[in-house]
Amino acid sequence: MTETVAAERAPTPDGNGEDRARFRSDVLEGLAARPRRFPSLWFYDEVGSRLFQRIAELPEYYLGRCEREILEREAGRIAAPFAGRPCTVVDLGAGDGDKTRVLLSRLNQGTPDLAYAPVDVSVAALRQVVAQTEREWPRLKVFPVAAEYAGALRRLHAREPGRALLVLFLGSNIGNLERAQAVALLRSLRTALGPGDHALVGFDLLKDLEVLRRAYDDREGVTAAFNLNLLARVNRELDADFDLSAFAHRATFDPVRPAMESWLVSLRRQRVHVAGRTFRLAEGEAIHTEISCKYREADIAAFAAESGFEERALLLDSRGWFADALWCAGG
Ligand code: AVI
Repeated sequence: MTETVAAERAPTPDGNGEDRARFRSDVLEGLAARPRRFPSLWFYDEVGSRLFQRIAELPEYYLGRCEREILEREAGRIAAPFAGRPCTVVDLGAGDGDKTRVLLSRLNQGTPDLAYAPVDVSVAALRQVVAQTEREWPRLKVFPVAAEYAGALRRLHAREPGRALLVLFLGSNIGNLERAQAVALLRSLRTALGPGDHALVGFDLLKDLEVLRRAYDDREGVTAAFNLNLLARVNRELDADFDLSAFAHRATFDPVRPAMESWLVSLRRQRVHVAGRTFRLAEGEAIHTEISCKYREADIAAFAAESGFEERALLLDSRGWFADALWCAGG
Protein backbone atom coordinates (compact mmCIF):
# COMPACT_ATOMS: atom_id res chain seq x y z
CA MET A 1 0.00 0.00 0.00
CA THR A 2 1.48 3.31 -0.99
CA GLU A 3 0.41 6.81 -0.17
CA THR A 4 1.32 9.42 -2.74
CA VAL A 5 4.42 11.45 -1.93
CA ALA A 6 2.39 13.44 0.53
CA ALA A 7 4.61 16.39 1.20
CA GLU A 8 4.34 18.14 4.52
CA ARG A 9 6.71 20.43 2.73
CA ALA A 10 8.96 19.70 -0.18
CA PRO A 11 11.88 22.13 -0.33
CA THR A 12 12.82 21.06 -3.82
CA PRO A 13 12.26 22.61 -7.24
CA ASP A 14 9.13 20.52 -7.51
CA GLY A 15 8.13 21.87 -4.10
CA ASN A 16 5.81 24.77 -3.35
CA GLY A 17 6.12 28.54 -3.54
CA GLU A 18 6.93 28.80 0.14
CA ASP A 19 10.00 26.63 -0.39
CA ARG A 20 11.09 28.74 -3.34
CA ALA A 21 10.81 31.84 -1.15
CA ARG A 22 12.89 30.19 1.53
CA PHE A 23 15.54 29.13 -0.98
CA ARG A 24 15.68 32.73 -2.21
CA SER A 25 16.06 34.20 1.28
CA ASP A 26 18.65 31.56 2.30
CA VAL A 27 20.72 32.34 -0.80
CA LEU A 28 20.45 36.13 -0.49
CA GLU A 29 21.20 36.09 3.25
CA GLY A 30 24.05 33.64 2.74
CA LEU A 31 25.65 35.74 0.02
CA ALA A 32 25.45 38.84 2.23
CA ALA A 33 27.04 37.03 5.23
CA ARG A 34 30.78 36.78 5.95
CA PRO A 35 32.06 34.26 5.23
CA ARG A 36 29.44 33.81 2.52
CA ARG A 37 27.49 30.58 2.85
CA PHE A 38 24.75 28.40 1.38
CA PRO A 39 22.92 25.88 3.64
CA SER A 40 23.75 22.35 2.46
CA LEU A 41 20.05 21.40 2.50
CA TRP A 42 19.78 22.95 -0.96
CA PHE A 43 22.22 20.49 -2.55
CA TYR A 44 19.46 17.97 -3.12
CA ASP A 45 17.45 18.99 -6.14
CA GLU A 46 17.01 16.32 -8.80
CA VAL A 47 20.48 16.88 -10.30
CA GLY A 48 22.11 17.09 -6.86
CA SER A 49 20.43 13.88 -5.64
CA ARG A 50 21.70 12.06 -8.74
CA LEU A 51 25.22 13.42 -8.21
CA PHE A 52 25.13 12.30 -4.58
CA GLN A 53 24.24 8.78 -5.73
CA ARG A 54 27.31 8.87 -7.95
CA ILE A 55 29.45 10.08 -5.03
CA ALA A 56 28.22 7.10 -3.00
CA GLU A 57 29.66 4.78 -5.69
CA LEU A 58 33.08 6.43 -5.89
CA PRO A 59 36.04 4.36 -4.73
CA GLU A 60 37.16 7.27 -2.50
CA TYR A 61 33.78 7.72 -0.76
CA TYR A 62 33.97 4.86 1.72
CA LEU A 63 31.06 5.84 4.03
CA GLY A 64 28.25 3.87 2.41
CA ARG A 65 30.33 0.74 1.88
CA CYS A 66 31.49 0.73 5.52
CA GLU A 67 27.95 1.16 6.75
CA ARG A 68 26.62 -1.52 4.42
CA GLU A 69 29.20 -3.94 5.84
CA ILE A 70 27.94 -3.16 9.36
CA LEU A 71 24.28 -3.57 8.42
CA GLU A 72 24.87 -6.84 6.58
CA ARG A 73 26.74 -8.26 9.57
CA GLU A 74 24.46 -6.90 12.28
CA ALA A 75 20.99 -6.93 10.69
CA GLY A 76 19.88 -9.79 12.95
CA ARG A 77 20.91 -7.96 16.11
CA ILE A 78 19.25 -4.71 14.99
CA ALA A 79 16.02 -6.50 14.04
CA ALA A 80 15.85 -8.69 17.19
CA PRO A 81 13.88 -6.27 19.43
CA PHE A 82 11.11 -6.12 16.81
CA ALA A 83 10.56 -9.85 16.33
CA GLY A 84 6.85 -10.66 16.34
CA ARG A 85 5.76 -7.01 16.76
CA PRO A 86 4.19 -4.61 14.25
CA CYS A 87 6.93 -2.16 13.39
CA THR A 88 7.51 0.97 11.32
CA VAL A 89 10.97 1.81 10.04
CA VAL A 90 11.39 5.58 9.69
CA ASP A 91 14.36 6.45 7.48
CA LEU A 92 15.51 10.06 8.03
CA GLY A 93 17.32 11.34 4.92
CA ALA A 94 16.63 8.07 3.10
CA GLY A 95 18.28 9.07 -0.21
CA ASP A 96 18.01 6.02 -2.47
CA GLY A 97 17.31 3.79 0.57
CA ASP A 98 19.94 1.36 -0.64
CA LYS A 99 21.43 0.37 2.73
CA THR A 100 18.04 0.38 4.44
CA ARG A 101 16.95 -2.47 2.21
CA VAL A 102 19.44 -4.72 4.01
CA LEU A 103 17.52 -4.10 7.25
CA LEU A 104 14.08 -4.24 5.68
CA SER A 105 14.89 -7.62 4.26
CA ARG A 106 15.77 -8.97 7.71
CA LEU A 107 12.88 -7.27 9.50
CA ASN A 108 10.46 -8.58 6.90
CA GLN A 109 11.32 -12.14 7.90
CA GLY A 110 10.35 -11.77 11.58
CA THR A 111 7.92 -8.87 11.81
CA PRO A 112 4.24 -9.59 11.07
CA ASP A 113 3.25 -6.07 10.07
CA LEU A 114 6.14 -4.03 8.70
CA ALA A 115 5.81 -0.49 7.35
CA TYR A 116 8.48 1.75 5.86
CA ALA A 117 8.49 5.56 5.98
CA PRO A 118 11.37 7.04 3.97
CA VAL A 119 11.84 10.74 4.73
CA ASP A 120 13.73 13.02 2.37
CA VAL A 121 13.70 16.59 1.09
CA SER A 122 14.13 15.30 -2.44
CA VAL A 123 10.87 14.19 -4.03
CA ALA A 124 12.84 12.64 -6.89
CA ALA A 125 14.83 10.47 -4.45
CA LEU A 126 11.61 9.44 -2.67
CA ARG A 127 9.94 8.38 -5.91
CA GLN A 128 12.93 6.20 -6.69
CA VAL A 129 13.05 4.61 -3.23
CA VAL A 130 9.29 3.89 -3.28
CA ALA A 131 9.48 2.25 -6.72
CA GLN A 132 12.46 0.13 -5.74
CA THR A 133 10.96 -0.94 -2.39
CA GLU A 134 7.65 -1.88 -3.99
CA ARG A 135 9.41 -3.92 -6.65
CA GLU A 136 11.23 -5.89 -4.00
CA TRP A 137 8.45 -6.24 -1.38
CA PRO A 138 5.04 -5.61 -3.02
CA ARG A 139 3.20 -6.24 0.26
CA LEU A 140 5.23 -3.83 2.38
CA LYS A 141 3.36 -0.66 3.43
CA VAL A 142 5.34 2.37 2.23
CA PHE A 143 4.61 5.90 3.45
CA PRO A 144 7.02 8.35 1.83
CA VAL A 145 7.36 11.69 3.59
CA ALA A 146 8.78 14.70 1.73
CA ALA A 147 9.92 16.77 4.68
CA GLU A 148 12.86 18.02 6.62
CA TYR A 149 13.80 16.08 9.74
CA ALA A 150 11.89 18.29 12.20
CA GLY A 151 8.66 17.99 10.23
CA ALA A 152 9.00 14.22 10.06
CA LEU A 153 9.65 13.96 13.80
CA ARG A 154 6.52 15.95 14.57
CA ARG A 155 4.53 13.28 12.73
CA LEU A 156 5.92 10.51 14.94
CA HIS A 157 3.81 11.76 17.85
CA ALA A 158 0.74 10.59 15.91
CA ARG A 159 2.00 7.00 15.70
CA GLU A 160 -0.37 4.05 15.87
CA PRO A 161 -0.58 2.56 19.40
CA GLY A 162 1.12 -0.82 19.79
CA ARG A 163 3.40 -0.26 16.81
CA ALA A 164 7.16 -0.19 17.53
CA LEU A 165 9.40 2.33 15.81
CA LEU A 166 12.91 1.90 14.48
CA VAL A 167 14.23 5.29 13.38
CA LEU A 168 17.22 5.23 11.06
CA PHE A 169 19.52 8.20 10.67
CA LEU A 170 22.17 6.59 8.51
CA GLY A 171 25.06 7.65 6.30
CA SER A 172 26.47 10.17 8.80
CA ASN A 173 23.72 12.55 7.74
CA ILE A 174 24.05 13.84 11.29
CA GLY A 175 27.52 15.09 10.32
CA ASN A 176 26.00 17.78 8.12
CA LEU A 177 24.60 19.45 11.25
CA GLU A 178 26.46 21.62 13.73
CA ARG A 179 26.75 19.89 17.11
CA ALA A 180 24.05 22.00 18.80
CA GLN A 181 21.64 21.32 15.93
CA ALA A 182 22.44 17.61 16.09
CA VAL A 183 21.76 17.45 19.85
CA ALA A 184 18.48 19.35 19.39
CA LEU A 185 17.39 16.95 16.65
CA LEU A 186 18.31 13.86 18.69
CA ARG A 187 16.44 15.25 21.70
CA SER A 188 13.30 15.80 19.69
CA LEU A 189 13.68 12.31 18.26
CA ARG A 190 13.99 10.90 21.77
CA THR A 191 10.89 12.82 22.89
CA ALA A 192 8.89 11.44 19.95
CA LEU A 193 9.78 7.82 20.79
CA GLY A 194 8.10 5.54 23.31
CA PRO A 195 9.47 2.78 25.56
CA GLY A 196 11.24 0.09 23.55
CA ASP A 197 11.52 2.13 20.35
CA HIS A 198 15.01 2.25 18.89
CA ALA A 199 17.20 4.58 16.85
CA LEU A 200 20.13 3.57 14.68
CA VAL A 201 22.43 6.50 13.98
CA GLY A 202 25.41 6.42 11.58
CA PHE A 203 28.57 8.35 12.48
CA ASP A 204 31.63 8.73 10.28
CA LEU A 205 34.68 8.29 12.51
CA LEU A 206 37.74 10.53 12.59
CA LYS A 207 40.53 8.93 10.57
CA ASP A 208 43.60 9.48 8.44
CA LEU A 209 43.32 12.96 6.93
CA GLU A 210 44.37 11.84 3.48
CA VAL A 211 41.50 9.32 3.39
CA LEU A 212 39.10 12.09 4.41
CA ARG A 213 40.48 14.58 1.91
CA ARG A 214 40.15 12.11 -0.98
CA ALA A 215 36.57 11.25 0.03
CA TYR A 216 35.56 14.92 -0.30
CA ASP A 217 37.68 15.78 -3.36
CA ASP A 218 37.57 12.76 -5.65
CA ARG A 219 39.72 12.33 -8.74
CA GLU A 220 36.80 12.21 -11.17
CA GLY A 221 35.44 15.53 -9.90
CA VAL A 222 31.98 14.23 -8.98
CA THR A 223 32.07 15.96 -5.57
CA ALA A 224 33.15 19.17 -7.32
CA ALA A 225 30.16 18.84 -9.68
CA PHE A 226 27.87 18.20 -6.69
CA ASN A 227 29.12 21.36 -4.98
CA LEU A 228 29.00 23.49 -8.15
CA ASN A 229 25.44 22.31 -8.81
CA LEU A 230 24.40 24.64 -5.99
CA LEU A 231 25.39 27.59 -8.19
CA ALA A 232 23.70 26.01 -11.20
CA ARG A 233 20.56 25.57 -9.10
CA VAL A 234 20.63 29.22 -8.05
CA ASN A 235 20.95 30.15 -11.75
CA ARG A 236 18.05 27.84 -12.69
CA GLU A 237 15.69 28.89 -9.94
CA LEU A 238 16.59 32.41 -8.87
CA ASP A 239 17.37 34.20 -12.10
CA ALA A 240 21.09 34.38 -11.37
CA ASP A 241 24.19 34.47 -13.56
CA PHE A 242 26.92 32.54 -11.73
CA ASP A 243 29.66 31.56 -14.20
CA LEU A 244 30.44 28.02 -12.99
CA SER A 245 33.85 28.05 -14.68
CA ALA A 246 34.84 30.97 -12.42
CA PHE A 247 34.48 28.86 -9.22
CA ALA A 248 36.36 25.86 -7.89
CA HIS A 249 35.41 23.22 -5.34
CA ARG A 250 37.67 23.07 -2.26
CA ALA A 251 37.54 20.58 0.61
CA THR A 252 39.37 21.53 3.81
CA PHE A 253 39.73 19.91 7.22
CA ASP A 254 38.74 21.77 10.38
CA PRO A 255 40.53 20.07 13.28
CA VAL A 256 38.46 21.88 15.91
CA ARG A 257 34.96 20.57 15.09
CA PRO A 258 36.48 18.19 13.65
CA ALA A 259 34.93 18.20 10.15
CA MET A 260 35.56 18.24 6.45
CA GLU A 261 34.27 21.48 5.01
CA SER A 262 33.24 22.25 1.44
CA TRP A 263 33.70 25.61 -0.20
CA LEU A 264 33.18 27.24 -3.60
CA VAL A 265 36.12 29.54 -4.27
CA SER A 266 35.89 32.46 -6.66
CA LEU A 267 38.73 32.15 -9.19
CA ARG A 268 38.65 35.83 -10.12
CA ARG A 269 37.24 39.15 -9.05
CA GLN A 270 33.66 39.06 -10.26
CA ARG A 271 30.19 40.47 -10.03
CA VAL A 272 27.17 38.16 -9.74
CA HIS A 273 23.48 38.99 -10.06
CA VAL A 274 20.94 36.98 -8.07
CA ALA A 275 17.20 37.71 -7.92
CA GLY A 276 17.77 41.35 -8.81
CA ARG A 277 20.65 41.89 -6.34
CA THR A 278 24.34 42.36 -7.18
CA PHE A 279 27.19 40.75 -5.21
CA ARG A 280 30.90 41.47 -5.71
CA LEU A 281 33.29 38.62 -4.98
CA ALA A 282 37.05 39.05 -4.60
CA GLU A 283 39.51 36.64 -6.22
CA GLY A 284 40.02 33.77 -3.76
CA GLU A 285 36.88 34.54 -1.77
CA ALA A 286 35.09 31.38 -0.64
CA ILE A 287 31.43 30.48 -0.15
CA HIS A 288 30.95 27.90 2.60
CA THR A 289 28.62 25.10 1.50
CA GLU A 290 28.87 22.15 3.89
CA ILE A 291 30.30 20.63 7.04
CA SER A 292 30.74 16.88 7.34
CA CYS A 293 31.60 16.27 10.99
CA LYS A 294 33.84 13.37 11.98
CA TYR A 295 33.51 11.70 15.37
CA ARG A 296 35.35 9.84 18.12
CA GLU A 297 33.60 7.05 20.01
CA ALA A 298 33.38 9.30 23.09
CA ASP A 299 31.47 11.92 21.04
CA ILE A 300 28.86 9.30 20.17
CA ALA A 301 28.39 8.30 23.83
CA ALA A 302 28.01 11.99 24.71
CA PHE A 303 25.27 12.41 22.07
CA ALA A 304 23.36 9.44 23.56
CA ALA A 305 23.66 10.82 27.10
CA GLU A 306 22.71 14.37 26.14
CA SER A 307 19.68 13.31 24.17
CA GLY A 308 18.41 10.79 26.75
CA PHE A 309 18.94 7.53 24.85
CA GLU A 310 20.19 4.28 26.37
CA GLU A 311 23.10 2.87 24.38
CA ARG A 312 22.59 -0.73 23.27
CA ALA A 313 25.55 -1.27 20.92
CA LEU A 314 28.20 0.57 18.95
CA LEU A 315 28.68 -1.33 15.71
CA LEU A 316 31.89 -0.70 13.74
CA ASP A 317 33.02 -1.85 10.31
CA SER A 318 36.13 -4.04 10.04
CA ARG A 319 38.46 -1.05 9.46
CA GLY A 320 36.98 0.97 12.31
CA TRP A 321 36.12 3.83 9.93
CA PHE A 322 32.39 4.09 10.53
CA ALA A 323 30.03 3.40 13.44
CA ASP A 324 26.31 2.75 13.75
CA ALA A 325 25.02 3.45 17.23
CA LEU A 326 22.00 1.41 18.32
CA TRP A 327 20.10 3.31 20.96
CA CYS A 328 16.93 2.51 22.84
CA ALA A 329 14.32 4.92 24.18
CA GLY A 330 13.98 3.70 27.76
CA GLY A 331 10.71 3.58 29.68
C1 AVI B 1 24.89 13.32 2.90
N1 AVI B 1 26.15 13.55 3.61
C2 AVI B 1 26.30 12.65 4.75
C3 AVI B 1 27.34 13.58 2.73
C4 AVI B 1 28.62 13.82 3.58
O1 AVI B 1 29.51 12.98 3.52
O2 AVI B 1 28.66 14.82 4.30
C5 AVI B 1 27.22 14.64 1.67
C6 AVI B 1 28.48 14.79 0.84
N2 AVI B 1 29.09 15.92 0.61
C7 AVI B 1 30.16 15.69 -0.16
N3 AVI B 1 30.26 14.41 -0.37
C8 AVI B 1 29.20 13.80 0.23
